Amino acid sequence: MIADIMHPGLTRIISEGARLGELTIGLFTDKAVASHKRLPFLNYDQRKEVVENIKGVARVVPQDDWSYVPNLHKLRPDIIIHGDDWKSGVDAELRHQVFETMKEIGGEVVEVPYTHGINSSGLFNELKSIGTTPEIRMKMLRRLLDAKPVVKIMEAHDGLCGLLIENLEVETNGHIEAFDGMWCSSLTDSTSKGKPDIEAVDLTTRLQDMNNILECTTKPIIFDGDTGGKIEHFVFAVRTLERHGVSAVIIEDKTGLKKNSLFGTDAVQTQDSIEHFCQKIRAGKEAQITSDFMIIARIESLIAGKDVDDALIRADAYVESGADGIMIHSKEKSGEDIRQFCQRFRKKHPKVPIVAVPTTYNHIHETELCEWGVNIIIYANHLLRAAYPAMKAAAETILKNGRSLEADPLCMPIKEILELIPGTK
Ligand code: SPV
Ligand code: MG
Repeated sequence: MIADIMHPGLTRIISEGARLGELTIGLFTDKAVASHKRLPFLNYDQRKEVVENIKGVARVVPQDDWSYVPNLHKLRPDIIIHGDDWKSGVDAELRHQVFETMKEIGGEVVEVPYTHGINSSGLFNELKSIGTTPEIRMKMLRRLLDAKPVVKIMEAHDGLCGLLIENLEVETNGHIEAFDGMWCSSLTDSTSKGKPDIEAVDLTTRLQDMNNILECTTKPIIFDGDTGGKIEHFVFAVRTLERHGVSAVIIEDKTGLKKNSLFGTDAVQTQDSIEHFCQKIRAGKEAQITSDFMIIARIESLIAGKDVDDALIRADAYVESGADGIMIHSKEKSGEDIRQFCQRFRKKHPKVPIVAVPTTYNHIHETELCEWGVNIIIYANHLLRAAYPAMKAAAETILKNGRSLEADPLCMPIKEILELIPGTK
């Protein structure tokens, strides 16, 4: 079991198990859960403490895999007991494997009837609608990094994007795919206000927008901190973001009037000195209150026309100064410079998280980025870029036709938009 939210359906299975013999609980680890579902609210140790204190439980063992087979081979139980709600849907294959394995080891499968009216998914959704706390949200990114080969982050510039990222699930090959968290992008935050991405939108304004996202979501947030500004100001930004429950801020090693990186060398991109940027990282790390908040250093060498060697020298210095991760950015289309950077960096720093933003090299699949050593993939601007052409097409259609009837197929039905936001009725 996952046992994130205990309820009578689960305790009934436990009582039945204890009646049949000495009961061992295979408790899914965060890693196992993350391969198929959202991370539980409680971490493994917290869930273990709850379960091992329930009457009838003799021991709790980690189940590190979504499949039950490895633990069954290891423990060779006489009986495995499970709720009968795995007979259909994505769990049916798991059930089949369990029957085969128990036959092989000469054991029996006991299925306990599903308790109607109460289940973990329903409770989970209710809990989600109440929200989360800044502390739980902030810790979530580090937990995801521990549990998942690669963490997928999508840009959000308003509450609606936040809701979409929070709830969207797509089933592919028996897996439920979902985004793990949100990127508060300076580009899309500025663009959605009709402003250029030059740090003209101040932190207070950006936080107001982020607050709308915080209110309707529970997933972790990575905040685009641009250059981080003056060192004396950055320390306040760190505390403010941390207090809001943001998991990480990414600051880039540029100086002067910041221009969006995707201009590359078409704009003047001035890089900060290594010494000064390291000072900023150190000041930020000293300012944070918790050990959970992350400061990720973004290297702009490849954007500013320098080479991978320059980026690697900077990466070493930033890690040495306390950066919790490195973001490497490029506007090259091939992705070759990113591959070289990641593979060389990974040899020297096996554990430091690498963040990539594959906007221009977007033919490269997530699995390949992961093989290069990338831990966080940010889709930095896609919801805004998708929204604008859709809005433009609807507006053009209305102008051309002198009425809105023809635009209807381009628009979401009124009923759907009324139902989209909880509490509208
Ligand atoms: C942003 O999304 O604001 C970024 C990423 O900083 S990029 O636009 O690619 O520079
Ligand atoms: Mg930005």
